[in-house]
Amino acid sequence: MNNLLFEYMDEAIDIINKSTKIFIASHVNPDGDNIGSSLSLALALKKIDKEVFVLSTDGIPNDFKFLPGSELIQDYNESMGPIDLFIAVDSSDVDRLGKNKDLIKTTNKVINIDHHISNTKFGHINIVNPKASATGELIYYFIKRLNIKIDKDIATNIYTAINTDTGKFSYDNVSSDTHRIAAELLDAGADIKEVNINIYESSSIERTKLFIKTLGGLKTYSNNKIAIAKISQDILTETNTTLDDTEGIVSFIRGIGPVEVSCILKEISEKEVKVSLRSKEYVDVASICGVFNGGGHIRAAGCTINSDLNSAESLIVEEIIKKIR
Ligand SMILES: [Mn+2]
Repeated sequence: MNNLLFEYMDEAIDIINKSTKIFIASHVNPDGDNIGSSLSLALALKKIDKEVFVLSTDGIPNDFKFLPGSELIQDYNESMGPIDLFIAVDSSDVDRLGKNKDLIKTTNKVINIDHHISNTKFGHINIVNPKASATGELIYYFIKRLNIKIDKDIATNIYTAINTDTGKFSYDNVSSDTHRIAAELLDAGADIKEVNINIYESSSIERTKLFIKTLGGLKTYSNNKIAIAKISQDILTETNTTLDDTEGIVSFIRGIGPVEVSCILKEISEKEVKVSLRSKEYVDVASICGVFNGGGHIRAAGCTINSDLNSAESLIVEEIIKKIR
């Protein structure tokens, strides 16, 4: 953490102290960092008697419903009153806020807390550090700076944010600080057993069948350095699953020895395909996704291609091949 970020945090704390109704929102297709960061910050601000609303962007995936405070996540409605302060977490740009993006225009106080390198600094105060392994890491420093004690529930949420965004502390975004923070979260009582069982050890039989079907269609290119699997709407229907259930497939594929880049293509409609990319050692997948107006991190990124599944496959393979050596 550099001093400048602490300065921004102090400015943010000043605004928080002057605000009564605080709204926290994050990005579309919620993930562990998004939800864990939102909930830990909300629980902390409640401890200093703030009225806090955590806005739902796309609901909450089943895997994360066990998180303390998850019942706080709700859709915005006008009865909540005008937005005094809006805090966006883990969202690289305004569009990532999905259905809540227009709400930030209704307030002149927006705090943007994020770790994406592509962050557009759309807040009035931007606490953005691409070196943080997860937004949860920044939230940890922020809560400490607010002088709020990290209790068991807050610790479990921050631990989830960091654990999920680092592939269980394995990606190269992990620093010694990440581990020091995790150690402190364990001391504060983070329930890592609950985290592991709920997030990594509770796949349904349906989801397992989706994995089998999807992996059955795995294709490889460039001497097995690229591996791609497609998930059509038909496969989802056949296995009685949803796109939420595809979580984890792309990481699994990267786990195959020779694979440098893994890719899954998810059919949203006949003209829309969501692409998730992961890389192992040297390919910057954020730059590949950038070709299609997407983005993310060097080792994990995504984009949307407006075409059918097969055309999307050809387009993305063409771009990945350019980066393989
Ligand atoms: Mn994140």
